[in-house]
Parts: sequence; C-alpha cells; structure tokens
Amino acid sequence: LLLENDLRIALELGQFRLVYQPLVDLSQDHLVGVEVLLRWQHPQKGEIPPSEFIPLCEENGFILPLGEWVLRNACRQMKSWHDLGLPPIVLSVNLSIRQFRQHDLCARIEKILSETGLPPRWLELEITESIMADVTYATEMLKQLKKLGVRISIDDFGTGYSSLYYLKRFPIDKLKIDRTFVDEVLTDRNDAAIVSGISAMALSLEIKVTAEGVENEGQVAFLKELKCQEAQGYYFSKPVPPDQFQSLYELDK
Ligand code: G
Ligand code: G
Ligand code: MN
Ligand code: NA
Repeated sequence: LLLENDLRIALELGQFRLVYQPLVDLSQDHLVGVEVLLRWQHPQKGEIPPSEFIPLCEENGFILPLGEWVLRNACRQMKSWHDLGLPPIVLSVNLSIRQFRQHDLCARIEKILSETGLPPRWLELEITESIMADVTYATEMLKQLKKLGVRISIDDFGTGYSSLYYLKRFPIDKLKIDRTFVDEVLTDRNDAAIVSGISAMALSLEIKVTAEGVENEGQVAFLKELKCQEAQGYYFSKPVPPDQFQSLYELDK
C-alpha cells in the first residue's frame, strides 16, 4: 500500500527519475520532439509505474509539487541539450488536471522557464480532454498559456470528453491520437477510419497530429499514407533515460 508520506520521502530521496521518448516526423524521418515520463525507482519494490502512483498523487494533491519537479527538471535538461548545440526540439510534459486547475499555473510555468532559460516555444503541455469539463475556466487558462508562448496538445485524444466544438474554440497546437486506436489500425476498419478521420480533420484545421503507440513498420507506412505528421512509440524507441536519449538525439543531428 502506497502512502502519502512515501511519496514525500521518495521525492526528497531522489527516487523519482525521468525517461524520454522521441516524437518523429513521418515525412522526413527525423526527431521533432520528446515526451518526458515519470518513473519511481523504489528501493524495495523496484520500479513502480506511473499508473500505480499518479492516481494517488492526483487524489492527495502531491501531483502539484511532483508535477512542478518534473517540469523544472525536464526544462533544465532540454535547455542543456540545446546549449550543446543540438537542433532544438519540442519538450512535451504531461500536465495533470489538478495542475491545470491552479489559478497561478501560468506564473509558475513562467518562473520555471525563466529559471531554466528554456524559451517557451520549446515547451508543450499535454493536457487531456477532461479539462474541458469546465469550458469557461479552460478557455481562460488556455488563453493565458498561449499568451505565455507555450504549446498545447491534447493527449489520449478520442478517449475522453471528445467535443469537436473545442477544437475550433481553443488554441490547440496538436492532437495526440490515443494508442488504443493505433494498436489495431491495420486490422480493424473502425480504428483505421478513426485515425484517418482525425488526421484529415487536424490537417484541415492546421493542428498537428501525433499517432501514439506505434510499434511496427506497417503502422508507419499506413500513417504516412494518411498524411499523419508525427508518430511516437516503441517502433522508434521506448522511453529511455536522458543519456540514452541524448545518444539518439546526437545521431539525428
Ligand atoms: O510511462 P507510462 O506509459 O507508464 O505512463 C502512464 C501514464 O502516466 C500516462 O498516461 C502518462 O500520461 C502518465 N504520466 C507519466 N508521467 C507523468 C507526469 O510527469 N505527469 C503526469 N501528470 N502524468 C504522467
Ligand atoms: O497517456 P500518455 O500518452 O502520456 O502515456 C504515454 C505512455 O505510453 C507511456 O507510459 C509509454 O510508456 C507508453 N507507450 C509509449 N509508446 C508505446 C508503445 O509503442 N506501445 C505501448 N504499449 N505503450 C507505449
Ligand atoms: Mn502523454
Ligand atoms: Na496517450
């Protein structure tokens, strides 16, 4: 059983670490971004996956300090890669609904960006459709975030509070097609139609699109045919520690 106190201690003892998974442009086969994902290296229990501790963190509010730790560390890491002379790429960070609901979120992000020196245009916040439950608040917050200069993507697109209404109304830069649609895109006609439909819609709305969970060459070929711009998944790389990601990044230069 995980307790709130374990989380606090884990953060103090440095048991959380970040792994990085590339986002690839399909038309040019090159690296365009990276998603940062949290891992908990527990001294006794081994690696605890986010699915086991993020929900608890959401519940007890620990996601606020933890999410801020993720943002600060990942921004610092990306800035240091840019400083090495590597071609700039976009850093995607998952933002929990709890963080999104903080009224001073913009000020907090602005502070992290100025402390780390990462220009806002290289930071992308991944939010889920659940933020749309409060349309008035979401509209205002997204407006503020765009003013700050960061990018916004909708994660797990198609699985949640899907309304096409907000695509027109909100300043969204990217849709990330949930991997449940990508998984069987080659064998399930409905999934193929959904991925194809989302890609076409995004293209005409001038919103970028990323297919998540791409695991094989067949999927890559199919996505290219659909003019899906970007992809992410084990086919390219699993989420890896920063030194391993840096090697991939340097190869792409
Ligand atoms: O890495 P993995 O596939 O196990 O991640 C599982 C889930 O945990 C994903 O849905 C992802 O959005 C979430 N997650 C991973 N890292 C973070 C993080 O830093 N912040 C938040 N809020 N969620 C994360
Ligand atoms: O919800 P979110 O998109 O943030 O979750 C990303 C999660 O998806 C990460 O935990 C990552 O480990 C996982 N993931 C990334 N690529 C693949 C893939 O190709 N296949 C599967 N099954 N999971 C993946
Ligand atoms: Mn994500
Ligand atoms: Na997702």
